[in-house]
Amino acid sequence: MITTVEDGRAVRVQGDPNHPFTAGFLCAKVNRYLERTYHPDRLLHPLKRVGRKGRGEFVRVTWDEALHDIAEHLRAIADGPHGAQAILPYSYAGTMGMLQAQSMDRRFFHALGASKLDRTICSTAGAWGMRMTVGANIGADAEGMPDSDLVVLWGTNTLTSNAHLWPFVLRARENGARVVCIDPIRTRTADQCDEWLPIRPGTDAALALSMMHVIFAEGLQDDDYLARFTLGADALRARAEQYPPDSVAILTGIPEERIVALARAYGQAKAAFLRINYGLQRHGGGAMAVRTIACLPAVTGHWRRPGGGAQLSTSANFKFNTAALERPELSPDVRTVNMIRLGDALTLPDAGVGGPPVQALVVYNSNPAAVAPDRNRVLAGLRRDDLFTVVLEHFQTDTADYADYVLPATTQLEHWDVHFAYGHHYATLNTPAIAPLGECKPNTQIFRELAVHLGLGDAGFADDDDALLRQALSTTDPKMTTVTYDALMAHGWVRLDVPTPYVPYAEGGFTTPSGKCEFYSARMEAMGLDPLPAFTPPYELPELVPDVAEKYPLMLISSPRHQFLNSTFVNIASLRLDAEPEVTLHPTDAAARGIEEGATVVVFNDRGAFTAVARVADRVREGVAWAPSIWWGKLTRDGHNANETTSQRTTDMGGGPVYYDNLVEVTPTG
Ligand SMILES: Nc1nc2c(c(=O)[nH]1)N[C@H]1C(S)=C(S)[C@@H](COP(=O)(O)OP(=O)(O)OC[C@H]3O[C@@H](n4cnc5c(=O)[nH]c(N)nc54)[C@H](O)[C@@H]3O)O[C@H]1N2
Ligand SMILES: Nc1nc2c(c(=O)[nH]1)N[C@H]1C(S)=C(S)[C@@H](COP(=O)(O)OP(=O)(O)OC[C@H]3O[C@@H](n4cnc5c(=O)[nH]c(N)nc54)[C@H](O)[C@@H]3O)O[C@H]1N2
Ligand SMILES: [Mo]
Repeated sequence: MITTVEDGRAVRVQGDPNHPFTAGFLCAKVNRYLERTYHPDRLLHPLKRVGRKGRGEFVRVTWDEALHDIAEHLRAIADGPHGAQAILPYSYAGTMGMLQAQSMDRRFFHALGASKLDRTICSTAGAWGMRMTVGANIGADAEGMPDSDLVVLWGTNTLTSNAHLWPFVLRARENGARVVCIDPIRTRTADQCDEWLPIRPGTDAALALSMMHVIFAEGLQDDDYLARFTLGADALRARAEQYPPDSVAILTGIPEERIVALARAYGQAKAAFLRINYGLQRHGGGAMAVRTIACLPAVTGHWRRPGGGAQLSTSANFKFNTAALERPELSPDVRTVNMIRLGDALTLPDAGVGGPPVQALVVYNSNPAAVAPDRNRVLAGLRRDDLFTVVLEHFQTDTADYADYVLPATTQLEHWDVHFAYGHHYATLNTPAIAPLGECKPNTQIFRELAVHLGLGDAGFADDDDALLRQALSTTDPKMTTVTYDALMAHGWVRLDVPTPYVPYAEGGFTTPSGKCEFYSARMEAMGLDPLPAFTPPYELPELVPDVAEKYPLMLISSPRHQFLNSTFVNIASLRLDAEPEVTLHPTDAAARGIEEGATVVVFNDRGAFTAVARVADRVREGVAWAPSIWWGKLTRDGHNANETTSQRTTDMGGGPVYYDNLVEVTPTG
């Protein structure tokens, strides 16, 4: 992103036209980054709560007062009967920069001896799935996509969540590729594809196995690739036999002939590109689903060619020196809390995982009061009078309303950082374009100063952001040789030391224990899981939980609204557009409930409820409801959002969330 500055004020943001992947355009949200940065509601001074928790009543205090008082509270807890483990950090995707998201903050909590946080809220299930099959969350290069002859957008709303991939999809299509979308919802992405396969949520692994069934039955597999680069091909073939298209059609809701046609198209393609994404792994069997789909390109040998293969992410290619940044050795032996289970962690005496109750919560780069599952439990926890909460933020979010102290943080325009990517192969430097607004400080600086106030000694707290940047880059990893301080300073971004396009598994080279693509996984067997690809059902598949499904028959998907970035940008008028939370129902489901377009409805289950405006359209398959998210509770009519209904259950591997594995009922409000 290029920022134009006049007299110290940023006046324009635009994409870098020279960037090979983002190619000069910004997404719908970041286009509004100036409106966000200079928003009248921007937090510019430290605040101390005066009203009841959740009311959002605060007074301005000085940095000195805030930091001094926070340090005293944290010190008292650390020196108290439960020790520093009673302090829990909570952070995720507000910024994903190496400096502002995982450097000084981690040092601070490690040196303090706070509980650790397992940062699972987004992608761990899928990452584990990839790791089990190919060895790492490394896949095909989107820059090879123009060479594909079949593009499958699988569980991803590309035009909304990965807009920069779209030009590559179009180039593939111009070269003759067919573009298929597999999604329970006919998203704006599905609208643009040649075919939409409206799958029942959580059943993708069965579809992938059925494709393999057809591929093996019709001899479309690549026997040479299978023999040289895979482990367990015969066992996989036998497993796939158990997934014939006729029975898989019933499970997935995709007609038998369409499964067979997709399998044939895939088997006959030379370089099919499977863009698997995070939507499909937000289910009980999410890791197994990704693992299973990731087997397909090895069955057909598509990994051999540019444009062939599967991509969940490219993130594991980026090997910044996280140990130098985070200093894990500073931490004593402490418990780890899964961030998905924040509701339990704040409301159960042993934080739900053993050990002391959580007495202090320090939130940065996250808005858990809106984004974490089982929101009622989260809010019950945040409401506790004996919980000391500090929130580092740009805005007075749902979470900030429950804080004892709110500390104003800088935005991307105001601080240094360096970023990995998860859809391409370029590292990016973030240089400050403008001075911090008001009294805002970068996260790094806030934790630096807190460390001094707490007397945490000399554990790298004197390092400035330039030193942190150099430490991030101090790695000997072969893919990082191009990512140097000088190159970043000169160009702003730089490609990893990999060819263009990068074809990671053309000659095997899998990083699994066997060095093969592991259809058979001894590691999964050791974990007590099925060592072979399989369909692992979602927790709330109606036919498996008939008692629940009788009360709550609809599978709710609360994936991102086009104009929001998780819960970021929700307070930006030009992006919220006076809209309200919506829920889309299939006409048949709507009619059965007497719900008409535009009606006010309540979406609910035993965990909670939220009010929404009904949209009636065949954009969702029957039995599925769609509530684009993630709304700030406080910006809705009734104060609630979709996470009132989601559960704290975790995925089969990786401890990930199951946001879209969620049965609800919808009724008119009367
Ligand atoms: N505009 C915008 N862009 C974003 C974000 C945002 O909030 N807004 N968030 C960013 C982040 S943090 C992430 S992780 C990514 C997420 O972006 P994606 O990886 O694309 O994931 P989701 O948007 O969660 O879901 C994508 C699609 O999966 C579908 N889906 C749900 N369940 C299933 C299933 O069982 N099977 C299949 N086949 N499909 C299913 C949903 O209907 C949805 O259309 O986007 C990033 N980009
Ligand atoms: N129902 C439902 N729930 C979901 C999802 C879903 O699709 N449906 N998506 C899930 C996914 S994929 C993810 S990744 C999570 C995301 O959840 P979060 O990680 O909480 O991300 P955001 O909601 O974007 O909130 C980030 C906050 O960080 C702040 N922030 C940004 N930059 C900085 C900074 O430099 N310093 C500080 N101190 N603060 C900053 C922003 O102002 C914002 O309020 O939500 C998950 N929750
Ligand atoms: Mo995410």
